[in-house]
Amino acid sequence: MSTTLDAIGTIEERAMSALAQATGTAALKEVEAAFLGKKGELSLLMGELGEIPNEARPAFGKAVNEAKSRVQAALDEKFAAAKGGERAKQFERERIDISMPGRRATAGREHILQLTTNKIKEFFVGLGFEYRESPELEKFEYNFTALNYPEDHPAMDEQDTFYVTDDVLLRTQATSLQGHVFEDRKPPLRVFTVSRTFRNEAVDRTHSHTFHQVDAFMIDEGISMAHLKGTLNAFASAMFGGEAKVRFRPDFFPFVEPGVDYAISTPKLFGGKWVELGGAGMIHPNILRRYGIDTERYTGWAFGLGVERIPMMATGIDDLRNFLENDLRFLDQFA
Ligand code: FA5
Repeated sequence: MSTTLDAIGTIEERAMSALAQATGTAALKEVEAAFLGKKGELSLLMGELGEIPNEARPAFGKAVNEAKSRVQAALDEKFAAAKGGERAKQFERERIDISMPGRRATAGREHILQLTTNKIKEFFVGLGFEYRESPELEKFEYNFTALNYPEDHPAMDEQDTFYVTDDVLLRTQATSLQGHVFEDRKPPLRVFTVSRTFRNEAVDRTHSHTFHQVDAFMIDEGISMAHLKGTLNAFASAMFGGEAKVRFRPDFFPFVEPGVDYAISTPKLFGGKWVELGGAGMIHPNILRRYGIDTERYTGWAFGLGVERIPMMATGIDDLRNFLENDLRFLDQFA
């Protein structure tokens, strides 16, 4: 019997020394499994109860239980200490240094085309023009018929677009605003818009299927090409600074007579070379008559140009796709 009790003592001693050597909660769990777990050495001793004489069984059982609870108590204590130490280490690892400078949140800012639009608006509002908008998804009538395009006129082929039905399309030009204004307003008029426009065109360095146009017109008594030229000179100076000049050359648009294309030149850009920007002219009398405007009394000018052309010219960036693809590496330059 005493030999058996000695065996309990030996196992307990080994358990205690294993505990003493174990560092960290993982190692302690292994010791726990080896001695106290279901198949642990101390637990297995109970299985030997059958081989022990009846009268010695209670003392043996008691001795095993006492040994187990001493080992358990030592283990619990050590486990708690190890866990505390590990947690402290984890806190240290995950500690937040509140004195470190913060990471700046990136704020959105206006796109270069929006900045250009703001500049255009500032210019025209400053001249007493009224800003108006009209639908992107437009009736054929406003995009073409109201603008004096004869039926099946080849000029329409230059502005092929995306049709939703035979009568409804994505507008090809900001000039489609005119009919809307003439329906509800009478001259004198000074109106402008900045519009997203669409054309069924192959995309290249200077063309996109989706782009933007400024369009402006002015109708009053005694308005002539001189007013148009003066306004466009001032516009060029506002956009490109200083001594920008405007050049007109005859061109055809069904809604103006005479019609011109216009180019600008400034000493700062491309060595003063002329660069084409858009179209312009005197509003065709057919249009004025269509809306009951007295052509003996009133005349007006109109002009339109691509918005993308403005920052392209101002910066010398010669690929329009850069302005439309929203690559931040490109756009960030215009902060
Ligand atoms: C027009 O759209 C006329 N509505 C302009 C106008 C208004 C003339 C008033 C007379 C009176 P045009 O098709 O040429 O004209 O286009 C004008 C400008 O829009 C072009 O000079 C160019 O700067 C720009 N543009 C035209 N097509 C594209 C395109 N696919 N991609 C980018 N910009 C374009």
